[in-house]
Amino acid sequence: MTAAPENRHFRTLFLSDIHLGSKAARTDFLLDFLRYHDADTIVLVGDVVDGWRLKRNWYWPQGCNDVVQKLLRKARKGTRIIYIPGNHDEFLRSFPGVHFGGIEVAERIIHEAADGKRYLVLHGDEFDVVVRNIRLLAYLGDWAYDAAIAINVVLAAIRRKLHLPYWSFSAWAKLQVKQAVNFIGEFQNVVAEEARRNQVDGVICGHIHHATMEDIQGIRYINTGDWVESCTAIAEHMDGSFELISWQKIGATADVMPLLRAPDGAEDMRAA
Ligand SMILES: [Mn+2]
Repeated sequence: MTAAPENRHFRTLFLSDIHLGSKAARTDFLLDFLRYHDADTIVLVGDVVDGWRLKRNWYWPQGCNDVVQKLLRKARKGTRIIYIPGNHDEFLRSFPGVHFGGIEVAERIIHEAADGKRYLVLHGDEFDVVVRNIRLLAYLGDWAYDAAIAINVVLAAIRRKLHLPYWSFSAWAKLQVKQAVNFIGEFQNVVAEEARRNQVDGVICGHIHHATMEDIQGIRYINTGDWVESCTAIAEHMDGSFELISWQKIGATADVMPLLRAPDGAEDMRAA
């Protein structure tokens, strides 16, 4: 047994794809993570609450309440919390600029790091349609790319009005076994390109449940991962450098349960 982990305080913490309301959400690991990690600002990068799941089947164990309470308590104690909705919690997209319990809702933000570098922060699902049609759009050019994103946003809004679930591109893509190999890379390229168009230094997103920090043609691409399978967060240090933290444990214990086999209900989560 090692000693209890130290408490760490960061400038910013980025978390996404917690999927509260799904049986696959690892609220136990996340609660423990939040116990030992604090920040001036916490940015929730989408799919924090799994509205699709809850609509079909209400599942809200104590662990979900505990996570919400923990975040609200941090907000009360002075942590700035920004909530960027994803496709699973898109009901919040109707409330940009709204504050609830000290939490601000924003569709996307530009995060200025301590070193002055600027990062576009968004969930990332709006690029699903671009990734799907990547070759066609590359051929058709910029206007088609813009149109595809606009059409995807409109379609999502219509489906929301009709109470249909968001069409999950990544779930579809992962079924196409051979193409799925390229899916992550193509998603990363498209999102990095969006950062370039916004004239920022990098992008911080979630959605595809694949945590990483890498450079893509001069753009810093950072993905926060998820709390369903990998249990990861991105932390910004006081000097503006970033760290990918993996937390698959409770306190000082070793891994409580290997995450090789997904728990019940995880199949849906693979839809990102
Ligand atoms: Mn998503």
